[in-house]
Amino acid sequence: MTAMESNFDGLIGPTHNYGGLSDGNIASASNAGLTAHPKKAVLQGLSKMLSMHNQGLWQGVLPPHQRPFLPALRNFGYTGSDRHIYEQAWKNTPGLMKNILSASSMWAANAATVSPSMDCQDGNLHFTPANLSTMLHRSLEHQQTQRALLAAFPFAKVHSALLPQSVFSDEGAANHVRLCKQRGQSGVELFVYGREGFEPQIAGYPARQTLEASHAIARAHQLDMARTVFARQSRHAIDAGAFHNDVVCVGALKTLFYHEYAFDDTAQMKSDIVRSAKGLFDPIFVEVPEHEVPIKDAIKAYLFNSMLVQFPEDNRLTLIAPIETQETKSTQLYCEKLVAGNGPIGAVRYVDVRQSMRNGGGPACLRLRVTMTENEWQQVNPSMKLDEAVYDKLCAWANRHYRDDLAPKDLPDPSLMDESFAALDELTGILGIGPDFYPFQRI
Ligand code: SUG
Repeated sequence: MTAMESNFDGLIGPTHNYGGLSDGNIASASNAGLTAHPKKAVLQGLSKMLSMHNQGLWQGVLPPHQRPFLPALRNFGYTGSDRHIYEQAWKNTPGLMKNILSASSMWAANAATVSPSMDCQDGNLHFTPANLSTMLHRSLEHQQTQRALLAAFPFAKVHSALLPQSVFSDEGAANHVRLCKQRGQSGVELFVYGREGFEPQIAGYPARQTLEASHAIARAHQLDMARTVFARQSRHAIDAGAFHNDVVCVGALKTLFYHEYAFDDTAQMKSDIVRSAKGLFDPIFVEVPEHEVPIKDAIKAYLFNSMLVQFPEDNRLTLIAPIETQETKSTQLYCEKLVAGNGPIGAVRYVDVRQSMRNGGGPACLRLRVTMTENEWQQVNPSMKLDEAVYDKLCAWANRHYRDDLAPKDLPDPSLMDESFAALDELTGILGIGPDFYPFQRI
């Protein structure tokens, strides 16, 4: 069966800003209050998408969410016209407003957990939108995500998010890796969690994924438990700033590439994967030792938040890394060594997604991987597939609507809301997602 891994990237929204909203995400905290550049941000994201398409990969686009998210403000007791609500909420609850304006749906790796049809016992492609219940600004995403996934993949099983509660905290594909021999064959799904839902929460940075959430998704997706592995993140990694496992680990095909300190029990994780892959393939583990790349550098440079892809004519994998990885000595040297060797990763390419990186979102955060058969890909909403023509349309749209600069002092101006809604309204036409996609279009 011909199958390929596609990348669906979150289009960066017009309210992209640095809100300092994510405890445990070092970039988000240290860049809080900087002036953001929304137009530059969206164009950086689009350029990454186009380069993947140009290299022969299947590329798709997920729409940004409605921001400001007025339904939440109405839920929190604000009434009146949109403009009135916006102004009142800024006056009374400015801290809340930063959450309501966050463009965080750009990080599509947190949109959902995806299990391709080859892994699911009912033969369907399954998605579970992540409830993202740990962070207020991210907890506003799952309903619009579900709508977007239904629009993109009308043939798939798109579940509702798990109940948004601490025991079932779920952050989606950022804590999930699929390994396989060939895309069209069944594989091993690795779920990585930071805590058990019923154990008392401990001091330190929040662990955003629970074992209970991972179990629930594996059940809902009808995975074969003999081919499913659950591994715990190390506390050390979380406290060093690995708020998602994909900050210290990435995998593709037979290869798992990770930092020495990523997992609580690395030996167990490896033996569980080897056992689950038995009869299918021999996994390859590429472990980066602390003495070569200190975890602090790995997190600053986002070495592991790279996309690990196989381009059509290649035998080896390519790491699509952020330019920050090239600018950090230890990670740059490590990458040189990696490609000089004869391991599974044969090339490293650097991309500029700095606007997103300043909020802790690297190349891998910006995309949701969806492995599909050729037949499934044919059924994807054609307007949500990125090719040169869609790329050109989206660039022209962004150039028309997005601001060059967005500083904290600009956020309370209600014209930002008007501009954002005008942009999103037009976007629904470009992406073919219907004239009632956004809540503001439905009243
Ligand atoms: O959830 N940053 C995101 C970054 C998500 C990265 N995704 C993956 N690792 N897959 C987060 O912490 C910061 C927003 C702000 O501070 O304005 C933020 O939400």
